[in-house]
Amino acid sequence: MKQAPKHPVRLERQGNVALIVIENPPVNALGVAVRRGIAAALNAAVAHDKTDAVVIAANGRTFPVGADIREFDMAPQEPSLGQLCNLIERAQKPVVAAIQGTALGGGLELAMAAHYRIAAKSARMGLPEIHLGILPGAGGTQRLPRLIGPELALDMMLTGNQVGAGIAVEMGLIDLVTDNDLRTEAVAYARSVAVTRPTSANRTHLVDGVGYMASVAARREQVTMELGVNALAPHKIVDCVEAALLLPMETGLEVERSAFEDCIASRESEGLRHAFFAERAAAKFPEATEAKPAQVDRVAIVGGGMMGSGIAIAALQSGFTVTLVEQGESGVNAALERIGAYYERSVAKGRLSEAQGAAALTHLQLTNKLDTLGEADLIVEAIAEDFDLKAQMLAEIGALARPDAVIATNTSYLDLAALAEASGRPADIVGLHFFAPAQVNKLVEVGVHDAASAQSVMTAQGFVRALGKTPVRARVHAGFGAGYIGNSILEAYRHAADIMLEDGATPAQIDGAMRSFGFQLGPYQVADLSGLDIAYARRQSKPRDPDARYVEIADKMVEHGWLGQKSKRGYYIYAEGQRQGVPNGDVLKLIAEHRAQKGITPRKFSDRDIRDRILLAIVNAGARLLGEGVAARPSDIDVVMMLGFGYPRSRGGPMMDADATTPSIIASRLSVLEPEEPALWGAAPVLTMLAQERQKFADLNAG
Ligand code: 3H9
Repeated sequence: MKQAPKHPVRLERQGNVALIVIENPPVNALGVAVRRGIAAALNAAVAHDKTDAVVIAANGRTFPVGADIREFDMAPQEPSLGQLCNLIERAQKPVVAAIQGTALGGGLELAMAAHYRIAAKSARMGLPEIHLGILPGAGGTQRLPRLIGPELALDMMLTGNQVGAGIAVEMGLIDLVTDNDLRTEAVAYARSVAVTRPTSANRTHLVDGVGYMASVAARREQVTMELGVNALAPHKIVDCVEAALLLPMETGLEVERSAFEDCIASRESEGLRHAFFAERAAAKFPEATEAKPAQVDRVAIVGGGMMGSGIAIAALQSGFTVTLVEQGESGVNAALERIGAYYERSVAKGRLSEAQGAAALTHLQLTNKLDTLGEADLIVEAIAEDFDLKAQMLAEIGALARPDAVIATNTSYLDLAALAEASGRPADIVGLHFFAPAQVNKLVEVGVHDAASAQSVMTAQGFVRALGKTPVRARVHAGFGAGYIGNSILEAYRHAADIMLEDGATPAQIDGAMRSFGFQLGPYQVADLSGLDIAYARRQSKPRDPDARYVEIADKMVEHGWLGQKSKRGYYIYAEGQRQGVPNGDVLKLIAEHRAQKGITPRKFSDRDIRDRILLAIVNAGARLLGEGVAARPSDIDVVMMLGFGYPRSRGGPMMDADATTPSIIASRLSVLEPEEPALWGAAPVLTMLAQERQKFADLNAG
C-alpha cells in the first residue's frame, strides 16, 4: 500500500486570502492525514486576523476524488470527513473550493460544505458511492438536495453519473466556471465574496420539502421495481433525501450517518469495494519492473468478423488509427457493413452525434492487403479459431510486421506458445483475449507464454488500458490450451451443470437457480446465445479426458441442428425477433431418452444444490489455475468472472465468496462430492493447503 505523504496539506497566503493546498497523489483521496491537515490549516487560516477568505484547492490532476476507500476497513480516525465538512461549513470566514479534474464522492461533499465553488471548465463532478454499495456519508445526501433540489440530487446519487462544470453551474451545484487559471480566479473570487457576500446566508437554500414527497415516493417505488427491495444503498439514499426534505440539517446528518454505517457493513459493499481494488490490482503486471508500455498509435486488426470488428470499434472509440484487414472484397465489405451498422445504431440511440460517428470512421482503413501491416505499432490477429489457420496467419504477420511491433492473437483456447513459435518471432507474440461484444466488454485476458518479452507484454497491457478496459494476466505454459482463466473455469462450470442435467435437473431449472443467485443469464441461456456449434467444435478438436464423465446431450442437440438463438431452437425455442425463449420440449424429450439409454434414474436437485455445486466447481477450477500459476492472484479470477461472465459484482467474485464460506468448508463439501466425479470434484492442491492452514484466498492476494 502506498504511504500518504507526511504533509499532504499546505497553507499559503495570497494577501488577504488563505490558500489551503491538498497534495496527496495520485488522486488526492481524503485519508486521515489529509483531513487532519485541512482541519489544522483551516483553523489557522480563520484565526489569522489578516485572512478575509479561504480557498481550498488541490495540486495534481484532480480535486479529491473521495474518501480514502482503503480506510473503510480500519478503525475510524478523527476528524471524520463528515466532521471536517461541518467545520468548513461553520467557518466564520468565506471558504471557496477550487475544483479541477474530477471532484467525486467525499471530494464533492467537501466542496459542497464550502460556501462557494468555482470550477475549471473541464472539471467534472459526481457522487459515485453507489458503485461501492454505500452513499455519500459526509453530508452529501443533505447538502446536495438543498443545493440543486431533490430530484436532480437523486439522479446524481442513484446513478453515480458525473456532470460537467457547464451543467453543474446551471444546476446550482457550483457558482462559477472559468477557462482561465483556476487558482488565480478562485483567489479573486474569494476576495470578491469576502467583501460583498456574507459567509453563511447563501450556502444552502432550503427546498419546500413536503411538496416533494410524492416524487420521493415514486423514486422509492422505481428503485424497488428496478433493483428489488434488498438493494440497500439505493433505498438508503432515498431515505436520506427524504430526511433532507423533512428534517433540520443536524438531524438529517444523523440519519445519513446511520444509513452510511449500515451500508458500509453490508456484504454488498464489501463485494463492490473488493471489485474496485481487484480490477486495479489485476492491471499490475510483474513485467512492469522490466519494461514500460511502448507508444501505440496505429493498430491493425486481421480478421473483420464479429470479434475483429468489435475490437476495431473499441480501438476507434479510444482514438487509435485502425487498419482492418479482411480477405477479398466481400470480406472487406462485410466488415465495413458491420462496423457502419454499429455506428448507425449508436447515432440512432443518441450515444453519438452524427458528426462523432463520421469522425470515428475517418480513422478506419479497411483493406484486403496484408502488406499494410508494416505500418502498425500493434497487430491483433482475430481470424477463425483454428490452429493451422492461425499458425499460418501469424507466420505471415511475423514476416510483415515492423521489428518493434507487438503481435497479439485473440485465440481463446489454442496453445499460445505453439502459435508464438509458428510466428517465427515468439518474443513479440502475446495473447489478447477479448470477450464479446468486444466494443462493450471491459475484460481482456493478456496471455503470457514463456518466450514472450516483457516489452511485448507491457505494450499489450498498456494498449488494453488505453482502450479503457481491464487487463488480466494469464500465464500459460507450453501445451496449455484450455482457455486461459475464464474459459477454463467456464468449462468446469458447464461440466457441473451438464452432470446435473444428465442426472435429473432441467435447463430452465439450472438457469433459474443461477439467475436467482445474481447472474444475468444461466449457462444454457448463454449456450443458446453463443451458439452450440462453437462449443461443439471446441469439444471435437480436443482429446477427451478419459477420467472425466462425458455428457453427450449438447452433441446430440447439434446433430439435430438445434444450435441456439441462431437457429431459433436450442435449449429454448425463440420466436422471430425474440431473445427470450420458452423451454424446448424436444430437448426435454431428448434428455429423457438419453438418461434411459445410459440407465440413469433421474433425481431431484434443489435450487440450492444447483448453486452450491456450480460455485464449488468454479472455485475449485480457480484454485487449480492458481496452483498452475495461470492466475497470479485469487482476485484476478474474481475480476475475470465478474467482467467476463457476469458473476454478480456485489458478491465480489467467486474467490471472495469462497472466503466468506471459508476454504475448509469448501474443501469438505468437495470431498463429499468427489466419489461422484473425481475429475471435477477432487479438491485442487491450493484449496487443500488453504483448508489445512486455516487460511483464505485473500491471504494469497498480496503481491
Ligand atoms: C466516499 O467518498 C465516501 C464518502 O461519501 C463518505 C465518507 C465518510 N481511495 O482508478 P485509477 C487509487 S467513497 C483510495 O487507476 P484512473 C486507485 O486504487 C469514494 N484510493 O486511476 C489507484 O491506486 P493504485 C468515492 C483510490 O485515472 C490510483 O488511485 N469516490 C481512490 O483510471 C489511481 O486510480 C470514488 O468512488 C480512493 N477513493 O481513475 C472514486 N480512488 O495506483 C473512485 C482511486 O495503487 N476512484 N484510488 O492502483 C475512481 O473512480 C478512479 O480512481 C478515478 C481515477 C476516476 C478517480
